[in-house]
Amino acid sequence: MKTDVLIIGSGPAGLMLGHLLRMADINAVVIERQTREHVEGRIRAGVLEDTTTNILQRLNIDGRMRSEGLPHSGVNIVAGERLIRIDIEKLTGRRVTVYGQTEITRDLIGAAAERGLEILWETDSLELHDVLSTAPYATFSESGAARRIDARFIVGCDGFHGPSRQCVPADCGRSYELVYPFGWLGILADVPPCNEEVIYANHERGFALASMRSLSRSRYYIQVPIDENIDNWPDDRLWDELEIRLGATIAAGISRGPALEKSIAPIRSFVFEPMRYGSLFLAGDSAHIVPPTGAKGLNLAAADVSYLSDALVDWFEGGSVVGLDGYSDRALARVWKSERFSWQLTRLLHQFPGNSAFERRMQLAELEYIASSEAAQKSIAENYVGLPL
Ligand code: RFL
Ligand code: PHB
Repeated sequence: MKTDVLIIGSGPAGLMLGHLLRMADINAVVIERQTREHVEGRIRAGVLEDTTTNILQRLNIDGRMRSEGLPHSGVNIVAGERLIRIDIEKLTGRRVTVYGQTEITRDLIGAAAERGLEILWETDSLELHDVLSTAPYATFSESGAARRIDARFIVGCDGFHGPSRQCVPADCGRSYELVYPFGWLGILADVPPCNEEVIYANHERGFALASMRSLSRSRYYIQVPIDENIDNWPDDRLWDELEIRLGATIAAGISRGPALEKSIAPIRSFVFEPMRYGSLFLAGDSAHIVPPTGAKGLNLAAADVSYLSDALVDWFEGGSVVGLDGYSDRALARVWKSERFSWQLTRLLHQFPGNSAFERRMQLAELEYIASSEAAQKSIAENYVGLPL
């Protein structure tokens, strides 16, 4: 089988890229290791920048997002009983949208067949070949049968653990990594959210986050040690801890319910440079990871594929290599700014084992500064809502 662009991975990066290419009449095939049910059931991101919602709008796959997504004009930080509301809309003129990654994925997969975007599910034993040439190809198995797809370009949208990045020899790329000594224990429950907007909490027992998927479905997280066993967290203990960390005023609005999903995610910062090796391009989590504190991961993936699809369209339509040659630098410039923001918010809001009393007072002093300074709030707001593409 032959295609123009072979995309590895059907996460948001791969699916958005596939649709953007199909919109320009470029042939694309997506190959995915997991089942469709698994991919559609994954609970992940929740907060979208308008750079991301604009892509779905351009694709005309935004109907459900427009009717079910929740526009938020502010975000909150709570420390003890003090709530700092950052009025994103007043400070930037823009808003974010709360609409689950799960829903975006379903919308993109649902529209694939009618747009001529083929997705091969449950593929295995993937290997990429000749990626430095102009005729790269992939071999893999599908339902036990050996398969080969030839393409002009291959794009690795296969997440942090995917194989694409491994194709780049050690002396042709460089990784930067920071692994944090904690994870996020998340719970999803069919109960109304405790607040109209997202709340990030700095508490001496550890970070907490109150978010949502809809007006009847809540998503909460707490910071836990990296090696924590989830069995130690029956639902009631988790709700008790959330109430402590979010403070009495917020706690009064919390409705408890059984966990629909509960899991611990490790937290890391990671960047791989460059995001291109010959005819292989990397996009999304395959090239970079941010701690979820800034809600940037999915939005960065969307920005990558926006740049890359423009560059690929220029190449296929007019033979221009300018966009492709500039892709990695252009994407990385945005990636590093998001890394900085996510790292800074993570440091501000979490308790780090071994931190001194001085470092704790620095966190409190920074929170005090944010509470009293419009300039500090504007800086958070412009990053949270998304830097310009
Ligand atoms: P994905 O979503 O990981 O998709 C990669 C896909 O590649 C497949 N794959 C393979 N396919 C074929 N062959 C192979 N050998 C393969 N190996 C892997 C995988 O099965 C998968 O389907 O990467 P992508 O598309 O780059 O998307 C990135 C986002 O998923 C990620 O950045 C966000 O979820 C991060 N994130 C958040 N981002 C936000 O923008 N806002 C948020 O509010 C937000 N909250 C979060 C988050 C991530 C979290 N976790 C679980 C780390 C909250 C959490 C808790
Ligand atoms: C979520 O709703 O899952 C969520 C919200 C904000 C974040 C991370 C995750 O920063």
